[in-house]
Amino acid sequence: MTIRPFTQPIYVTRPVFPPLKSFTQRLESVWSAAWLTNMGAQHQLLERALREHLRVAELSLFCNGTIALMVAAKALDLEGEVLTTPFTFAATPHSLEWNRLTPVFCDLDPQTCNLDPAAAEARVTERTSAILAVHVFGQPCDVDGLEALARRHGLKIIYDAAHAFGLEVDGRSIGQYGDITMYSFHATKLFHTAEGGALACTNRDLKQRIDQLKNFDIRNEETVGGLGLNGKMNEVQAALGLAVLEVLDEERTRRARIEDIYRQILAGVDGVILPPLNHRVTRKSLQYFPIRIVPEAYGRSRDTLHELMKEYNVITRKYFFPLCSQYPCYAGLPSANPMDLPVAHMIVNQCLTLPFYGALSDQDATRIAEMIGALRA
Ligand code: T4K
Repeated sequence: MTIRPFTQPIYVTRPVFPPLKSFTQRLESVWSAAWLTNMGAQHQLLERALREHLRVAELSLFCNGTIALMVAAKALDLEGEVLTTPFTFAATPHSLEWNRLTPVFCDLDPQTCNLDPAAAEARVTERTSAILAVHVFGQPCDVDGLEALARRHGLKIIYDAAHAFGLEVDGRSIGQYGDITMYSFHATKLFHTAEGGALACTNRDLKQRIDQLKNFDIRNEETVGGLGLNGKMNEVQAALGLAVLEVLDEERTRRARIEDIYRQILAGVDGVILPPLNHRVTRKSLQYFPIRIVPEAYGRSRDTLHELMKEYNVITRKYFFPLCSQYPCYAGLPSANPMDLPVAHMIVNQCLTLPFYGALSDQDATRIAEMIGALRA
């Protein structure tokens, strides 16, 4: 088969752009209210809309997901060590370090690529105060296993659901698990506010604490309680979010179609592992489409395929290479020893994230999947 290069680069994602008018109409309200930030009308509207959309009891908006994660750890008064995954974006362990907490990297479940509760339990010490788990690529963590682990050792759980907007397990929103769940609304996410994020929790007092912390820990006109920061989402971001929310169903339908195309074609390619289908997932996140390349069966390494596809103008991504435990700032930690993270080291060399966004046509998705088949050696 001859492989035809794309004339324009095909990126791993393209942001959702709602009709400009639905954004500018909301901006007119912002202008006439002369109110730009500090929990204005658009902020209130989006907070309520997302609370309903995500079916969570409490939600607090943020300027981005990283600051939200930092506030989550602070709001739970965590201390000492936090069990976490090395296979994630830099923001996950960085949010701990910014709180002077020590990330303790634990190995992964080879199916889901998420934190393995048994591997995490082996790393519990008297200094452990919490688990920070990531639903990587929108695959849910073993929420039951992690909850049991937390209960046995008196630990808090924060879920990083940056990739898991809209994900449901057993008919329950992913934001209802654990003590706090963080969402990212970065431009590259299914739902976005250009930059943005949120924390979901089940408890009114915790929501109030989070709201204080994201506003410098100001309690009233004359009192600053402690060490807060500025994590507020502004009115322009919130207005964009409201406009994006209106076209979300359309985007989800398109992505589900692209997922079908990829699954159908790639299922027949030896050496390509598709994202697992979990029967407990009652609503998918549709955020990423990561495949794994097994070189012995595919005939080429993931890195070679990544480079070859670039030659045809398909810009896939090696999320999340290298592991966070390999960053110079974490490599010296005892938990970063590669001998103790064998599954993570295997997965990080196999994963390749394919272009996945609503504006990708069926024909282009088909061409990309067939290209992966044709490049098999
Ligand atoms: N936890 C996890 C597990 C995360 O993955 C993330 C963020 C966070 C926490 C922190 O949340 P935030 O603080 O970001 O809210 C991107 C995103 O910047 C980042 O939000 C995301 N995870 C991470 C996985 O991906 P890059 O460096 O890969 O982005 P970039 O600029 O290379 O964009 C990817 C592709 O998207 C480009 O090749 C082209 C396209 N693109 C991008 C932008 C920004 C566009 O077409 N238009 C655009 O405006 O990090």
